Amino acid sequence: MKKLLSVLLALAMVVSLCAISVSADEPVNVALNKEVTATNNGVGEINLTLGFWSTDYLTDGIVGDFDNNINADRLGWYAACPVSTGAPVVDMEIEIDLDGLFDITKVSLVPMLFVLGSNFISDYTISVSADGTNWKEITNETGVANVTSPKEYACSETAAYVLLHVTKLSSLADAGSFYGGLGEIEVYGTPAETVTPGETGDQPGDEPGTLSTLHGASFDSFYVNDTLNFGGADGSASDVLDAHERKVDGSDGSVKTVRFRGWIGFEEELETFGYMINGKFTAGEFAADTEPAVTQDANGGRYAKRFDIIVPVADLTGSNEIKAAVKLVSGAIVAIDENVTANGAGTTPNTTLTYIGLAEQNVQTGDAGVAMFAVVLVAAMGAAVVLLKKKAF
Ligand SMILES: [Ca+2]
Repeated sequence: MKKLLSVLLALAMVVSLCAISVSADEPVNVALNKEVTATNNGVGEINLTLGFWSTDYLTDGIVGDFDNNINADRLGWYAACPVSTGAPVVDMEIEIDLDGLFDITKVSLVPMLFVLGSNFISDYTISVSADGTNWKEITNETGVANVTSPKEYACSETAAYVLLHVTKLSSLADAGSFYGGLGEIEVYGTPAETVTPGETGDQPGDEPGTLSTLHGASFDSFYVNDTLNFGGADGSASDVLDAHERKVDGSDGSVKTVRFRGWIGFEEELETFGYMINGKFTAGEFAADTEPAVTQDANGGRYAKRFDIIVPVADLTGSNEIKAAVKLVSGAIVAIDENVTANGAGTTPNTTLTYIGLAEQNVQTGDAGVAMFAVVLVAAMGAAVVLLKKKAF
């Protein structure tokens, strides 16, 4: 029985690995089950909620048929406005938060099966945005009617938000209301590649000039559990991490946070600082007070800001790659790693480190090797600049 179980487990792992390798390349519907926000700026009812309809049904992956089964048919999203206004003119916004940046290839509006698409919205625009503030319109439609198969719009933008702005519902009406609706909004894409400064502007699919280049940066100090792990001049933190093989061992559960302090500036404004754990970006309120010297042209330039990035690591297990990162207003996420150059004082800033988390598996298998690292950085006080490793790119 035990053997059968392990065979099944192995099979399940192979199957799941296959699924991952396929989904990494092919665009998939990244709007599926994502949050939808509906805003009505004009007349009418933006969200009829009889149980057949809901704005949440726009991203539920279901295009239900009408079986008169309330709360189960899940027909889609339905809006209405008064016939007394003379025309189905509205001002309604449907926004989808994709919960991350994606290289979008296509947006698809799927008609409702109910009334066979005769309620398909007439006039609308679709826009996408990386930051929720700056929008790029990908289509502007008027006079659409009787849609029975999905309306598809090609897109080659990197975005985290999709906005459908509806200005006219359909001509379908009863005595009191005009109606308009959709069965589903699908957004196809793949997770956006992260961009490092050395590669800005020449990534496949990037429009020239949409990504900004680095002006200057400095990685000043590094902490474990809020303890400064070395002295030394501002800007020496990279070299000290090098000297400790860029490893922090928290396998005994003693490490709760690691923290990076420094500054960085690009030729465009920063939107937010954050950190990456195994390539996944998490934003946070990590901007710190920035003195005028940092924004001088010889240092970070006019858009430079200080960062004080604290990464919670208490729940991590196994080996993890951690680095500080920044998201620019263009939407580019830039890792503060070996591709970042210094300007003015300081050495090449590189915040990348390997963090060894709770060692459940290591304890069980008796692997004592990991314990030997033993939070070396906590003990490493003083100017421990041993390796002066020059990096060029
Ligand atoms: Ca749906």
